[in-house]
This record gives sequence, structure tokens and C-alpha cells, in this order.
Amino acid sequence: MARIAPAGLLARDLDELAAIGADATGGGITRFAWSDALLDASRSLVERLAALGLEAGIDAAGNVVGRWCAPGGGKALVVGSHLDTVPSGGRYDGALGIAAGLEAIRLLRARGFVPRRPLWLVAFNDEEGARFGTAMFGSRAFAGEDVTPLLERRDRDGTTVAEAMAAQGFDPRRLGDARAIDDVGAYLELHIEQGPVLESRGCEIGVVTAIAGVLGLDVTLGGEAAHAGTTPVALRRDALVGAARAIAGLRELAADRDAVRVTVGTIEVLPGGFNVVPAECRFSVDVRAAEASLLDEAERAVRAVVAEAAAGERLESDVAVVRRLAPAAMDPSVTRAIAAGARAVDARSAELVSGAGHDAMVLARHVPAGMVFVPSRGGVSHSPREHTSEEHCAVGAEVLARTVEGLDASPLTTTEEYRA
Ligand code: HGY
Ligand code: MN
Ligand code: MN
Repeated sequence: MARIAPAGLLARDLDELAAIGADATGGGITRFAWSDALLDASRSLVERLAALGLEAGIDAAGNVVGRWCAPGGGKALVVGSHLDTVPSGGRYDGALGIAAGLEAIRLLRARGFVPRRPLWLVAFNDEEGARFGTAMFGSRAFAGEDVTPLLERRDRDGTTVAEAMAAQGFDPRRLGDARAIDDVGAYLELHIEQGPVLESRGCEIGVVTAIAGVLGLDVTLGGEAAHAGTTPVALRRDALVGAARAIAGLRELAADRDAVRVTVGTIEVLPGGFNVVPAECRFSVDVRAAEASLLDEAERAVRAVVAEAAAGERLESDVAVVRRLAPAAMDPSVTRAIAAGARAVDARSAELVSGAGHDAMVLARHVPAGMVFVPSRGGVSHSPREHTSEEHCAVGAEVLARTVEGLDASPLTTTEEYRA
């Protein structure tokens, strides 16, 4: 096992970031895209990067970009993650990747490391998509992908992405300025595992080989508002009853096979009166699978379950795809460097597939990418109970630093080779 002392400044950065957007009760953290809390955390990161001697700023898509320039120039090694959160999220999801990136830079500077290629630390905006359903917004803009179709998405208050951007002083017409992928040679991210594998195997480090694909669906069921006291069941077209049947059916869909995970995380009932038979019900369906074919199969199955539940209650139904991220393979040139970094500090490591989605799956569409995982206590995440020990955080930061050194010294797969 690795013998690395807990890193005081890493813990300080985590604590100070966790205080930004902390919920008034419950111990969770809420930092949505384009919110004051996320902009405060982003500005705080700019200051921390500048204090380490990096050029730092916030780009046109709200990404924080810190650059450690190299005398020789060349395509940058980007170390990244995110500072936005799910509602009442934990203090490690995303933020640990950023704090460990800061710690790795401190460690490298203290050892006299001079990068042969530029080293960037990036906090991507809106990785979670929690407010507008626009997951990976920042990393997609950074990668030069067109995110303008997302500008009209609305949050629960009816505010559009474009309006939220403008309210914070960002011009949606300048989003294209965030494109930076042409200057990037490889991507590396440290993240909590958010699952139970590493802890159950007594490992300190996870070498991610692939990231499961993500399919996001919005389901709308349409019935008819009616009086709760006077309307016989036979005359009802109850949208919530239809949704309940559909949601129970979706659980059955994935119950006997762990290769596909289905989650209904949000539901909205209209008009929402206690004495009104629901006229409309909207709910989200989040599907994960390591194989693209399983995602397609799951989409067909979800549509069939919804159609059957709607027919049973004589409802109209609509199923819209709002997110589709293909499974992503990590690049061997990066995973080899991570495994070498773990060996260098005698850390017990294991290879694994990430069940959670990450910005790395966007970057991996364009450049060689890899991820370093550290254990999550009890496999808990997207919860105030999320926890990773100080020791595991310190080992992760050390392995991140070693991996950066390894990648800096080795010829990376060129983007042209990678895309070929
Ligand atoms: O949804 C996910 O897997 C990630 O936390 N954004
Ligand atoms: Mn998350
Ligand atoms: Mn995350």
C-alpha cells in the first residue's frame, strides 16, 4: 500500500470549495450551471491557479482554464474535472479532481518539474446538466462541438440557458470562442469512483478502461384534469397513475440484469392540485450501459413500457431523447501511464469500467483520454454522505502527479493518429 501523507493544502482547497454553494441544511452542496455559487467557485479557482503561477481565466462557455506554459510549446496535456454539482450533492464529485489537480501542480513544482508540453488544469462548466439537462455543456464547447441547440433549454423557473448566461455576463453568440481542442494532445481526469468496486477490492487507485454510455429521456403522459370527488375511476384518464405503472415497469426492465441501469430521478405532476385528477405527468429516465447496442435496446424497451402504461390509462404519451453519450474507451497510452504512476508509489490498483459519466467521455471523442479513480466510502455519491478518505485523496494526487510526469515525457498518440 502507498505511504503518502495526507495533503493539508488539498484538504483546505476541498473545504473552501465545499463552503461555496453549501445547502442551508442537510450538508449537501448545490452549484448549478450559470448560478452565482458556481461562478463564485470558478472565480475562486482562478485565484488558486494564479497563486500557483498559471495563466488563468474563465472562457466563453464558463470553463475555468489554467495554463502552465512550456518553453517547447506543443499540444497541451489537460488535467480536468468539474465544479458544478447535482442538487444537494457531495463535496468530492468533480471538486476532488480539481483539488487534486492543484495539489499535483504543487507537488510537481516542488520537485523542480518543468513541463515539456503545456499543462492545463480545466474545470468544465455544467458537467452534470442538473439545471437545464445540458450535461457536458462546457467540455463539449471546449472540444469544439456545437452546443447552440442547448441554448433554448429551460430550467424549472422557465429561464433559458441563453438568459442564464447573459445574466452572468456571458454572450451566447461567443460560445465558439471556447473551442480549444486543437491545442490539446491528451486528457487526464482524477475522480471519485462513485461506486463500491475499489473499496470492496481493497484498492487505492482505479485505472479506468472505459466509461459507460448515457441515454437521457424525457417522458410526458397526457390525460385529463377532473374532480377528485366526483369523477368515477372508469371515467378517469389519470396521468400520474399511468406514470406510476410505467415507472414500476422500468424497474422490472433492469431488475434482472446489471448491465443496464435505469433511473427515474425527477417527476412533475400538472396541474398539481391535491383534489384534481392529474392531467399531465413528466418524468426523466436515465439509462446507463457499457455497450452502445444495450443503450439502443433499452431505448426500445423504455418506449414499449411507456406505450403499454399509457394505453392502459387511455393517455397520450411522448418520449424525447434529451441526452445520448456513447460509451467511451480510454486510451492505452494514458491508462499505461496511470498504472505506472500507481506502481511508482506502491498503490494497490485495479482496472474498471466507470458506471458514471464524465467529461472524459467527451474529450475521448477527440484526443487520447484516461481517468484515475479513488475509492468512494460505501460506494455512495450524489449525496451529502459522499466521502473519500484524506489518505486516498493524497494517494490520488500523487498518482496524478506521477502520471502527468509520465505523459509529459512520452510521445503521446497524436490527434491525427487518434482520429484515424
Ligand atoms: O451522471 C453522471 O454519471 C455524472 O455524475 N454526471
Ligand atoms: Mn456527478
Ligand atoms: Mn462528476
